[in-house]
Amino acid sequence: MDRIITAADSSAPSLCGAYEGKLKIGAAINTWHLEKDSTAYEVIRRHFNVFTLENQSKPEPVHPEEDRWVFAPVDRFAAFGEETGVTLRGHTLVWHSQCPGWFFRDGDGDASAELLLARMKEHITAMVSRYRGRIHTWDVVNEVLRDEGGLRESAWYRISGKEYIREAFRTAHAADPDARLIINDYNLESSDAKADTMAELVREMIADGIPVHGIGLQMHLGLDTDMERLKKNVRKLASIREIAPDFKLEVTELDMSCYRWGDEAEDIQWDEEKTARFTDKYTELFRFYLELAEEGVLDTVVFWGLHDGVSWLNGFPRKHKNYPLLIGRDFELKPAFFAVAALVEQ
Ligand code: 9MR
Repeated sequence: MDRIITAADSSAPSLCGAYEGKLKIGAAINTWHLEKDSTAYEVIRRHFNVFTLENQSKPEPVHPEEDRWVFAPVDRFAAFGEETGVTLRGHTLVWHSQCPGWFFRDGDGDASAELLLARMKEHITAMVSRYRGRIHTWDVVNEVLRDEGGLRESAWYRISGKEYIREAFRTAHAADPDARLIINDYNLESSDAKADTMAELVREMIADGIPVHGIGLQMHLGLDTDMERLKKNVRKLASIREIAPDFKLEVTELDMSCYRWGDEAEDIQWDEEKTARFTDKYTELFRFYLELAEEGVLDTVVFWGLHDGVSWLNGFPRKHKNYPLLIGRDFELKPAFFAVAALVEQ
């Protein structure tokens, strides 16, 4: 049997090293992965050069009550960025999920649009100015679209209409004029209607001078993702460059589930056929990313998790084992890792 090579092994290629000059390669992490001398930390430093906090910079943990802030984990993350010079992404300022209920309430009733927007602006200004120059990119708004196209009817929308989206970008830009500001969403590659809404929304905002610098494609993919549709929808979003030459796409939460949505009843057994499909799909995907990088529209690809064992997909929608990343539970490097690295190795 072949010797297993782990991500901490010095004989393995460094993924971000291989992609240097083409794409930044990142991972979502939690601050407990930043213990020096741990395998996780070694893997973080060796293979990735851009990072997102998986949960700790969301409004719920950071701002649980109107007058209570919990900055310590994000401060730790920012310090890691300063020590190492890696790029940090802030996730996320405005979201319908993991946002504490107090934002939307006034006494026993709903907050007015004015109150909600004032709270939103205070939150954004506090976060973005505190980490100004240290967190380079912000997912300013997250998942504001409906799966079937159109705007999501969240509490944000119900109370303030669509204005909160524009106001969020203006406020973030005022707090750090050099930060890259992203509108982030899922299924943009698989839902034509969602991609159309996103393209239209962002084109309108850019035309009206709203400082939105790019679209975050979460890319929670599956072994069954339709690659032709993916490419078509991503191209549709990339074409926004026609009206804004510096406009960027980022891949913000990449993983590849072996389950189909709604079809997780049985635990699957991983086998060679799945390894082959997984490897082929990741290879095709990174070939496409490299094309987009060459054209200057994509410069960042972030995986959602450090290795299979810590992926959110093991617990959603129920507890089951999933195998979505290039690095396995024991930090073993999968054939897909080597195939993706080989695309850019001389
Ligand atoms: O990975 C995150 C998981 O640990 C949290 O429980 C979950 C809460 O909603 O959020 C997950 O991250 C999500 C990200 O913030 C936004 N896009 C979808 C991600 C996966 O659900």
